[in-house]
Amino acid sequence: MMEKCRATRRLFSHSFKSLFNHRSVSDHSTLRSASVFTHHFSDNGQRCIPLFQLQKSDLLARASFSRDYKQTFWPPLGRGLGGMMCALQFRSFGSAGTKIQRNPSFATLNSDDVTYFKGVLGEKNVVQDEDRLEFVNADWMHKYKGSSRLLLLPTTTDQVSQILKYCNSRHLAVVPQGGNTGLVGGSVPVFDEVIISMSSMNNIVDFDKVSGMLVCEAGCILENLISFLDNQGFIMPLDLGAKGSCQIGGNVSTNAGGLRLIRHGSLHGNVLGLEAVLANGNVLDMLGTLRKDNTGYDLKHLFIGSEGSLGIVTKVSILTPPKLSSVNIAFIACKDYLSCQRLLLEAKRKLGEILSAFEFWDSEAMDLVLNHLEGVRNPLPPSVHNFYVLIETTSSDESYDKEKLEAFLLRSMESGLISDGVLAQDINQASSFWRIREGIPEALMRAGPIYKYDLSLPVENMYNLVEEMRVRLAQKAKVVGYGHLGDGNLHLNISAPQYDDMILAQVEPYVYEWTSKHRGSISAEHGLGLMKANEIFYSKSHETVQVMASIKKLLDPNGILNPYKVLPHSLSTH
Ligand code: FAD
Ligand code: 2HG
Ligand code: ZN
Repeated sequence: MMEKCRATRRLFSHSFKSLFNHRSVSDHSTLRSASVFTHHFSDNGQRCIPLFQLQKSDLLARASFSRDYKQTFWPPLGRGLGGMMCALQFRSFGSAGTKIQRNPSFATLNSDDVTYFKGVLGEKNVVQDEDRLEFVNADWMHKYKGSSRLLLLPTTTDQVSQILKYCNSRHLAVVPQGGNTGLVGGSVPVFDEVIISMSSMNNIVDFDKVSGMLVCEAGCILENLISFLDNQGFIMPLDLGAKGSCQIGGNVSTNAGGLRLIRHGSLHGNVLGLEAVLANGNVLDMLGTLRKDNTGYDLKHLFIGSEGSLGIVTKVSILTPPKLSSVNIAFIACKDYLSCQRLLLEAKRKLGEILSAFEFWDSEAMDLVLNHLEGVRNPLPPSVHNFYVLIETTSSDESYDKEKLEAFLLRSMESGLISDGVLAQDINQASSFWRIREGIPEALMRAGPIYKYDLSLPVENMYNLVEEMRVRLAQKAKVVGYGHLGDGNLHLNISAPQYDDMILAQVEPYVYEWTSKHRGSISAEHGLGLMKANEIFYSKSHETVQVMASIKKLLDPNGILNPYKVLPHSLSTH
């Protein structure tokens, strides 16, 4: 054990291992020319030791690590968004077709309402302070902004029930809010809806170390759950760049996908039960922890991904996998999209059960990250690479995992699928690789106004859309493509100098039509929110949407829960 620790420390000081040099181990002619690549540097500027200079024993002792580092990123929502807006009859937003009329059947908040809420929640959990309201009225992108005059902070399910029962009887519209990291305008009011924040319901209710079953309140921040589980030797089956702020209730309500879906599957599989409060205040206790339960309709699925439009999720039970000891991460450059695609296919075939992430981004995304995020640097030597891929493997057997990954990387370099790459040698390097990938949304935000499209598409033609958009927009905006390649999920982002109707007209409905034509989905993982409520028909038939509207009507007859979101306005206004 001591031997192993020493070897591990020694290796850590060697920084990144160049895959290019790695290839040279088996090829001496390449070895000589590869030595020019010894200028790969570590984060702290240390020179890398090329792989061929290491001893075999070093290689075998190369450290694996768990990704239990802390995510440091979380930009708080900026202040200075302008003064509060009074309730308007019409609102329009930076997406086509979202000029909306306030539903006249909704009541307007009065002082009796506030008195009632104070009676239920106590004075301090009923917030009317303008600064605090400004913060919760605006979304993470500063693109959607409501004009709510009231923020409620319930601490128990019973309080949520009393609030909703009252709002329903008064026809007061509400918007449930988690960490407010949503990217489709779903988490903020459109007009003057009362904001119900779940932040104060943040207790872990139970954790079963044998089954890995976690039961917790909806307001638990994802990163806190990750840390809690790490101490217990488990992991969350879900991870995403917004983990420092998003809440498990928000994750469940958006059916968030994230960085590990390729390994653990969607929340429809991992969430085994939940508790939700309906618009009339009834509490649905579906907080089961059984893996198998075929008694009637599995109603919890209605609340997974319905974005707060059918009820407020108050508790969640979620199956968590054990933490495995060996995690390895490769940061790879590819010359073209076809190589990324082929690499994915090979990774699925050759890495199979140990593959835990396969992410890709293009050089435009990389440039944005390097230009807008402090302290981030490209671990590869400056060279023209069109695409980058991050591959992570996780297993319980260090040598097996490493052997498999290294063999795969070597073969992929030999066949030309990989142009260059490095393997993380310690947790800091792993963290810095992930920082590049996870930092893309933040870098885009810093670059200025942004149009976001979150699409499921067949992998083979996914990137054609990015290229077509570049042609359509000429030099008017920067078109960026990245995402969860392993899940067929493209994040198409258009970064513009300003929000501009001319640009928007070039983008919408073209992107939706293109996606529909290729039998994709216009929302892979972010939801429809306000942005795409009217676009649902691009991905769902009229008959299907009609059934959705009937379910909405059944569970929320007055339409008070997150109005103007998810369903088309023609079907959801009462
Ligand atoms: P919010 O943004 O507060 O709300 C989202 C929706 O859920 C709203 O409609 C809201 O009304 C509803 N809601 C929230 N809580 C509840 C509740 N308890 N009951 C009922 N309804 C509720 N998404 C991904 O899928 N994958 C990613 O990889 C990913 N990465 C991201 C990275 C960054 C940097 C950012 C800013 C966002 C990212 N997102 C990603 C989007 C977002 O983080 C997710 O959608 C997340 O699940 C939202 O959680 P939240 O707690 O912030 O919810
Ligand atoms: C991600 O995968 C998120 O980083 C955000 O889903 C996607 O910014 C986006 O478009
Ligand atoms: Zn994503």
